[in-house]
Amino acid sequence: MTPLSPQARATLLAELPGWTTVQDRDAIFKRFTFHDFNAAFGFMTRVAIQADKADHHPEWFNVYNRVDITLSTHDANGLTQRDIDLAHFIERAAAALVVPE
Ligand code: H2B
Repeated sequence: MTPLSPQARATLLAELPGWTTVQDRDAIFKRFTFHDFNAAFGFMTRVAIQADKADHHPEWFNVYNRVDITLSTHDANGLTQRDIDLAHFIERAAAALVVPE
């Protein structure tokens, strides 16, 4: 796995609304807010099962109904297609549960 080229990441990130690049490292970030802890942890459970299946894991931080997620590929020391794939799964998992702004 090699980090995405500047052109590839621009195209791919355009398809992931709300995901932003992280300062000082090659990673992407998004905050998800749910109705309550039950919804947040249900979401995390779905993502955890998929992440383990794909052997590609999120960096994340949960407080009650909030889940902050950072994606990067440690083995490649940067953003790869694996992160993009996981971000799309996360979007689908959140869509059913997230509180609209
Ligand atoms: N997750 C992420 N985000 N990046 C990796 O490079 C990575 C991973 N590598 N999950 C996997 C596990 C590797 O450590 C195992 C040994 O396959």
